Amino acid sequence: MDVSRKDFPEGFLFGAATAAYQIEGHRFGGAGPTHWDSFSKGPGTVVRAEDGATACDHYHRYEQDLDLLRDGGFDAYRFSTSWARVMPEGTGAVNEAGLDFYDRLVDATLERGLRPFQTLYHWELPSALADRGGWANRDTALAFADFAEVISARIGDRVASTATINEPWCVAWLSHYLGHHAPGLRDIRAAARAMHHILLGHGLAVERLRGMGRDELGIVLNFERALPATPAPEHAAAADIQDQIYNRWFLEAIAHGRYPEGALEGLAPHMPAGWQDDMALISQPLDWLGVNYYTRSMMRAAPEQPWPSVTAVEGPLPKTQMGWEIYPDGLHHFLIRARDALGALPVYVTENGMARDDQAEAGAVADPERTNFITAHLDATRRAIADGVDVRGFFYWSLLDNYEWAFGYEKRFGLIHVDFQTLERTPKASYHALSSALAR
Ligand code: PNW
Repeated sequence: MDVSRKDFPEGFLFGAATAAYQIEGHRFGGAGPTHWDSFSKGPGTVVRAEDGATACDHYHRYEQDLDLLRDGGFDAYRFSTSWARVMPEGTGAVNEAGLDFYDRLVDATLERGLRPFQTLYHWELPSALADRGGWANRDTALAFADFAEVISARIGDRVASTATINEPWCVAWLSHYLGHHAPGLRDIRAAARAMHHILLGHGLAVERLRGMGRDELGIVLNFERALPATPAPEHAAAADIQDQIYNRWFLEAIAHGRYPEGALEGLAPHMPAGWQDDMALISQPLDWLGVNYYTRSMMRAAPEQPWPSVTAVEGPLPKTQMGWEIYPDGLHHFLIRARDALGALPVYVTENGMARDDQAEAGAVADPERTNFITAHLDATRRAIADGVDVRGFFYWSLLDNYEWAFGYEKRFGLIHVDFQTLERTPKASYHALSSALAR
């Protein structure tokens, strides 16, 4: 890897990221049912109808996994704390075993000299709340602030940073309009409400945590470059509306307390009454922004489809196992946009990574494409820093091969290979390449 720690500012943090439902093993330790447990049973929703019941068994193997982070020379660990593990019904009763687990996890992270970066919501909504309408229901946002308080009362004194929501676009649009993630709806009204309530949940949680004296609060947004498939004006317009829904909706809401005009025009008829009154709460000051970045999309107008009448077509660049084009320039682009929207606010690259059909052979995994992918995206990050963006860290997604949502265990993003039969961990060549770059 021809990039090293020395190419980054003093104190820049290198880490790896995970999420609770994707690694822990949801059947362990008294966690309550979530909408992913039911959604995954289909029909036709998740590859082989797989779920996160066992996943990587991180619930029992977290010390071994944290050892790998420490031994690789990383500085930080980004993880999420499952709402359903802490509050099995989403509201009310607390599962003490769940709080104990996160207590042990945070201590074990700190003992290894790693900074714990917590995410409060990485998608496993308790079924009891999903049954009452999930994020389409305003009450879910209120309940989320209560969960934030309960978990923060236990571990908030020791975490280095807390993100409210991971990827509101996925939570709202991908899940309620495109139907690809739980709850699997294709419903513009539910989508519009979720697009707003997820941000309301963010705002209420930030307000609650500030009230408890917590700091280093942020949100993690995912960005995908939307480009026109051809220069024709209708495709340029398609790319523009895609950009508004995917990239600008959330960024402009938190930065300026407004939604972009074109996206709002389509969603306004379906928005919850009085949404304007929430915008001050949604745009209250934060301590940092997390940027997740993977790829770009080539957009075409699709007039035969309902609003927003767009479709993505295959692009020409080399692709990962997800079929996602490799486009490092997009990361530079969004780091600049984050700065343009939020000024001097510190930014972290909270996720970036690639899936590859990795095989472990004789205790090794050869994944040269992943090493190149990481090098190229670290280089894009470095260019953004040179251009004046205050980027404070970079987290690879993911530490481990894990439950890749609708793709089950088929797509492997890890620096560390997991055999899902034996649960054996094998560090890949990219893990070794990155760790020697961090030692230089
Ligand atoms: C992110 N899309 O998800 C998530 O934060 C992770 O949990 C996930 O494992 C990782 O990226 C890799 O997929 C996304 O369809 C899932 O555009 C889907 C999309 C984007 C991000």
